[in-house]
Amino acid sequence: MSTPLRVLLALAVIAWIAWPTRPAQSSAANANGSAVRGKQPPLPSSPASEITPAMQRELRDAAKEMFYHGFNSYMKYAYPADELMPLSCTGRVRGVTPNRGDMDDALGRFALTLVDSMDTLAVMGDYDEFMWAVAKVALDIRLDADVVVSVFETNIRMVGGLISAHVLALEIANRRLGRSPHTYNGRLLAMAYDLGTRLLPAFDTPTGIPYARVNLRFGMTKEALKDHSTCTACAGSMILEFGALSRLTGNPVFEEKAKNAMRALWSRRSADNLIGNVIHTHTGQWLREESGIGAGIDSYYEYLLKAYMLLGDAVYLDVFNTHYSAVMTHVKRGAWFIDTRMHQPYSANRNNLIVDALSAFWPGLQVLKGDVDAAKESHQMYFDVVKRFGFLPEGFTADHRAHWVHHPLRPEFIESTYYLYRATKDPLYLEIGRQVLEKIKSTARVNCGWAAIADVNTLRLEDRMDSFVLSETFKYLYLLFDSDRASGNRMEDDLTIDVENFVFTTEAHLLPLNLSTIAGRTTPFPEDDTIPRSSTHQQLSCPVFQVYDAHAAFTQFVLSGGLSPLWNICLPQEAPAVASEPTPPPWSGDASSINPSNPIHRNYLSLRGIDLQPSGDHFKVSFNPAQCVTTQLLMEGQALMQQIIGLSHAQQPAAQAAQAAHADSSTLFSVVVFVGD
Ligand code: DMJ
Repeated sequence: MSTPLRVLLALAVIAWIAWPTRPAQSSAANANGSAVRGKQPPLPSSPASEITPAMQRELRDAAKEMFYHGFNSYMKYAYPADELMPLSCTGRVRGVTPNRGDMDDALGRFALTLVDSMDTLAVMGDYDEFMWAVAKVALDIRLDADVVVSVFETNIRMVGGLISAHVLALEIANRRLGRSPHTYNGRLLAMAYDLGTRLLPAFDTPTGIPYARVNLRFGMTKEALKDHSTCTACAGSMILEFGALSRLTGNPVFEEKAKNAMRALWSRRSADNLIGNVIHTHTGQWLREESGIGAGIDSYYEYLLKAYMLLGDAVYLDVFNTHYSAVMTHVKRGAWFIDTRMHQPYSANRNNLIVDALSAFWPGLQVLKGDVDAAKESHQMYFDVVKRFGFLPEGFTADHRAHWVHHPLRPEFIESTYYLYRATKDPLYLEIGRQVLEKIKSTARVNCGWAAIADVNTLRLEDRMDSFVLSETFKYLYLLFDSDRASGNRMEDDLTIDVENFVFTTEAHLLPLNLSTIAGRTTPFPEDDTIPRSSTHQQLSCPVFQVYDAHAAFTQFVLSGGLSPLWNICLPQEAPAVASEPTPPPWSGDASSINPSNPIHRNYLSLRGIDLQPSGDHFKVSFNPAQCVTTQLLMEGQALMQQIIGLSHAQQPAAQAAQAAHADSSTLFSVVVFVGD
């Protein structure tokens, strides 16, 4: 039941974002670059069965301290450069630091590491630090440098980082209403929209498969146009971020483009439902026909399953399941997954007998699919290699010899360990996590951050700290040991971000599951692309519950946690009729029925530039047109504000009403309202 607003007073121009002063309790790095937030706790070295809850908390705190050592070092030595060079204690700047080729396509002169890692601050519960980072990004960062960037990397790291931080900032601002000085004006969503729009020219190809690169300022420049090849993962890992962008802003173009690209890849699968590694953006011909689960393909599979979970469109699940069967039949050889040829999967010869480290995400994906036993088996194979070297070399043979010997502190193995622990609660996975954490700590820590391993045999270091070390590796380590969160054993009043309500992107950014309740407006995959329908999965739009099969402990985990009240709007669409309470109609957005304590209402209003702040027993309603990322939202916001002003006229004494009448809903202003009768 909503509570009506009574408008009483009007008018006060307000500033929306305070200049970002870093919180006083800041965990800033000390003189030698190590973080001062908390002491480094001693690490337990006991057998798996003896990792007590207290030890888990120590490990969680150790992971947090490790994150801060990297984050503070980046802010101190590198910001606003895109990346930190931890051995030379300086920033990596595109066009200044010697070029590394394709690897540098992730660098867009947009403070990549800050944007990529800021949501980790929220996940770790440091809300003041997080809101400081949000304000800093909103004020400092430009997205229009004259540089050619990777469409894929910019999407997963920057667009994903901005959307995730936007959603978390809204949630934190809403949940802390009245208890903190934080306000948030939606600026990061506007930035994500801007950046997403800058990526759109890359999709202008005959196939719909995007070019690999685009110039942030000028679009498809000569340099960006020259390469007509792209990897499957590059083209097929846009849908989570672009789907979220469309559903949050109401502009369907992003989801449509990303879905088309996935359709274009799917429609070029082999007779055995396998796909290749590199494709021509204009002809749709496969340029490399190796078919595996690692580099070049990995997150295409990941995004099919997660797109279903996030967006609620069953076509993604059906496509995923079809590919999954093909992979388990043709790519799996014994316990390993070895590249095969998409058109000759039966041939005994395998071109490439190297397993790459990126493929270690697969056990985690198998957990999400509900194939937990298979996940345990494949995870064990990677762990055997980790035991040998301490890290996963970038490429290795099935008999555990390092082939490509470097290791840039990638997250995939620990990501899978995290999912397996959530699914099984087997302390083995805590112990594995402990070993990984200790190895990183004893090997890769340097004064100015965390250095990549140049050679897993000699443990020589490299002057490189990729942004995913902070956005993924330490985030997953932290979450693995954050048992209180995982068990759902939290206080009512706890402000902890509930990860059960989110899908993690391939860069470990958090996208809210309730997006599946906002209808998408994309065209379906073409009918001639016969997609085997898994009929039991058809009738629901609340997808997360369907993915897990009955035997998975994870099912219990998900179901017992459920969706928190904040996102409790994920409902069966065509579930069998049962006698139930009549469902209240969705809120129409009518001003007279605004309920300020309803987060759905606040989110709706925020997107339309309207914010509610408590002020004693009043609520102050503020309008900021710059917060609206589309004209449609702006117009709706203006109309709502006119309604609120109308309410004010009806309720106020004449003099105050006259004052309110001067309020112009196209400018920044606020009104004070009473709630209730
Ligand atoms: C990350 O940027 C993403 O996880 C991506 O999908 C693969 N590579 C890195 C981490 O290894």
